[in-house]
Amino acid sequence: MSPTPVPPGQPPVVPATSGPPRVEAFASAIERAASQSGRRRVAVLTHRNPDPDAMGACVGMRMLLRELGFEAEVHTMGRIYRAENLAMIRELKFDFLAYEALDVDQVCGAVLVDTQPGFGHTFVPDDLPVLAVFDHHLGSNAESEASREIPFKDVRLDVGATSSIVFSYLEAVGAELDTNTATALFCGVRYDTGDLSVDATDLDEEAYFHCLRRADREALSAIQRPRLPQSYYRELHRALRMARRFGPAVVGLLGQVENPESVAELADFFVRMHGCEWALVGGTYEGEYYLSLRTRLGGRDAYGILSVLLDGEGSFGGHGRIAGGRVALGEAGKLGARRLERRIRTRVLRIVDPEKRFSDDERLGGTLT
Ligand SMILES: [Mn+2]
Repeated sequence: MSPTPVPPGQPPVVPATSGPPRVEAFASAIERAASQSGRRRVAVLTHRNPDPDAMGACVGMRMLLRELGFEAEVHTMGRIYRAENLAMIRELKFDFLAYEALDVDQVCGAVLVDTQPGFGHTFVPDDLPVLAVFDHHLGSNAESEASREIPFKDVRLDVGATSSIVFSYLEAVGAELDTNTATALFCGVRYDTGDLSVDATDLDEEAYFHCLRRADREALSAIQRPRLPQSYYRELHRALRMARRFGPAVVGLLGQVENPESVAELADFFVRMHGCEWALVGGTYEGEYYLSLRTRLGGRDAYGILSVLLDGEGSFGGHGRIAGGRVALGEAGKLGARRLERRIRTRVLRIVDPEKRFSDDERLGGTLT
């Protein structure tokens, strides 16, 4: 099957930096804020509902800041639902603090990992200066926060995992990774690169093997195959029933979902289907519509496809073969979600059937089973 033509999206230009880690520039950005505020404590933040790469990068960043002579605390936001991610927290005994416990008067600023200010799933208090950003995503509304001045940025769109970027800084300062930090970073690289199978650079490979050698293998196996709640099977059953095949795409617009992370999990699952070139799964959770997109195209087009599917609605971001987005439903509620799903389905057809060659039946999508 020929690759799906992807209509040209207009992703914002975000400068990608490459080359060696810039430890000195990073350290002096923090040092400046510390001496100005008289506080040497730094908050490490990431996006809402953190995934393994976000958590790995947080743990690595906390260690890096301590190596550089600062105090650091990790604050996370949103619940975690995915069984693997919960197992990671349990096995590695993460002691992340809640956002509510973040006292901006106790820290000199924040370091953001695996996200950027202005991304829809990321919240930074207005009165908290962002001192540094480490990320590998392209975002739809990073521009809106361009006014926020960030002294240090290392955004590398080509790198598979933020954990790998953070790892390179730890290596540069000669840090001896403890088992827990190594395991956390490993999980981050593993998750975002599918065990180095997608979007992996030499740096990801180096981080992966270096951390694996120091990782807790028992914990890793417990994280990879955790017990699953019954709700998982219920959601899976519903998704299998509702998903439709549109030519090279599998699309599951599920209405209400039991947890917002299941859309990503199901997109991962559907994209493995023979002949499927991209999979989109969406669902409503607590007044917002969540979307997850996975591609198998040779290129790095997940962001481009999702930008066409959202057509200016909500916010989204992505890298390589992974993209995710959210649309606030506001007052519109259930009806709004249904209308949004209809609009998305129309845009799916615009991509997979631009010449309108599909029959009416085909335009409704074929069932999977
Ligand atoms: Mn990531």
